Amino acid sequence: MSRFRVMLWAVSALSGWLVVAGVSAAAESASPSRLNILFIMSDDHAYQAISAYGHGLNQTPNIDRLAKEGMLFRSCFVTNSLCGPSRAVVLTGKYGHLNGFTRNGDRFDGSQQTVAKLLQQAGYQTAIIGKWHLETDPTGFDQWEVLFGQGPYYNPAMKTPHGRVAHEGYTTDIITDLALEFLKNGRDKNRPFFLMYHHKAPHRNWCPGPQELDLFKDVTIPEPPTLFDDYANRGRAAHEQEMTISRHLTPLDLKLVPQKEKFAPDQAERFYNAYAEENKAFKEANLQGEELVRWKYQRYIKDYLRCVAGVDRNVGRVLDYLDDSGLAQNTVVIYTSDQGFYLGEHGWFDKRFMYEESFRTPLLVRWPGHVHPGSVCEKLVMNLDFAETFLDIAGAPIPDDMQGRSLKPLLEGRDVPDWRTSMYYRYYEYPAVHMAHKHYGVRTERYKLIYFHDIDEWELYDLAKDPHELHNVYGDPAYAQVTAELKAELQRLKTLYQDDDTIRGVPVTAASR
Ligand code: SGN
Ligand code: CA
Repeated sequence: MSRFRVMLWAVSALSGWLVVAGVSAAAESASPSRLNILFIMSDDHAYQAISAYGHGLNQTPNIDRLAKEGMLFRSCFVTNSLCGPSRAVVLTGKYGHLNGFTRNGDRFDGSQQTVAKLLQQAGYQTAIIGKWHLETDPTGFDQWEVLFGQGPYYNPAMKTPHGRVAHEGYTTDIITDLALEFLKNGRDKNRPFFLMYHHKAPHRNWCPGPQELDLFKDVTIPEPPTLFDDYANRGRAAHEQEMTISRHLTPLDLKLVPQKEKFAPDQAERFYNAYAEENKAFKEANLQGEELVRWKYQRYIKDYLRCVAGVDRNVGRVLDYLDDSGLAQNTVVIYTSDQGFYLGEHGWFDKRFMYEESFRTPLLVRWPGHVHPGSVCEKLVMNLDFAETFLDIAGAPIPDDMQGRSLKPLLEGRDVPDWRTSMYYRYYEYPAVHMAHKHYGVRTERYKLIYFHDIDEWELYDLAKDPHELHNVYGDPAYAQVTAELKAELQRLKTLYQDDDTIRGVPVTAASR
């Protein structure tokens, strides 16, 4: 080869390589299939207890990073405010009456279509670590390590495809250690990952970790305005529930008696010492009436917020690792909870009801280069939309039988004129712990109509005038027109979502399910 020819060859080879390299680099950065998805879900984490939502109860600087660097959804709701049912909806993109899981204790049919399986088919490495609570073993995950049922706060045993693994330490830390281990060493670097990183905290009975036990010691947490709600103007459901701070928190919940946790001796000493002085003063004070409720509220909310602080600290560890490893740029991070929670509103703890605090759930999403940092979305979105969103982000097709809608256009700040303006809700678990009556209903931007069908009672709230839902205006002639419209909308949604009062074809009868 002449020198000239060699030069030409070298130039063309180089430019060819550059073209190939250029194309593949462009394809890689443009290809949505290369994006990793990190889905962080805590258990019972109320939006009121995330400082980005502005309720002033606590500080969650790490979770707040997702709002600062991404989008905060102000109106995210669940289809059924309960753990197992919510998780089944996230996996399937379908209401409980179609995925078959409507109440805790049901067994999830793992043979059905799930987002994990679909992402696997799209070339993703899939993993779930932490709370699962669906009774049957996970399917569609390349790797899994989950708590047995609710799992404890300390020294959890976990279930894996290879059997039971014992861990020592605080569960929130351990679930994070395992998630980090997956990110560092468990990952197949040739495939994008879908990791479901699920905390047990801050679920009842709110046992803080060693690092958070002394938080909030000398402060008084603000009380919600409805702590002493007397349920006047409300029906039987609000009167008959068993989730009040005044009567239903137990000595175990309040850390007044030895805990069920299997503490190591040093953990036990640290734990009980943290409460000893206050418990002594409490016993001497012999509080009664409202004073007693106030004391219980402080004990409850402080333990709850301590558990949240543990979650936040651990979310920080994961976000730091994404930064340090360079994964942050190519990873969509989602933070949510399986449902909302009452932090003393209406005098309650727990969830289940279609009233705002438990119907809503937090949602924060960071997606570098796609989601405008610091953006806020007010649209009515649901956990029903999550599976569709993951698939859309991954560039995988969304099956027609999924019932939600991808949030991708909202995340990208696009105007979606035909976005939903009403939502359908249905709760099944009665009689059961906390005795929240069965109900279904519709919520629009302004109104909420609830039908407690087993006791044949309707409730209607005008959220613009009554954001705390203290005045049931059902039957008020001024709302006759609105009521008629909402009833029609409720029926439309029931039909749309194929709820024919069966669960996968088996009738839901008033007395049994
Ligand atoms: C346990 C709790 C309840 C809680 C359910 C469901 N009691 O039974 O307070 O409502 O779980 O929670 S406890 O004393 O055992 O903690 S869920 O988040 O799993 O749906
Ligand atoms: Ca829960």
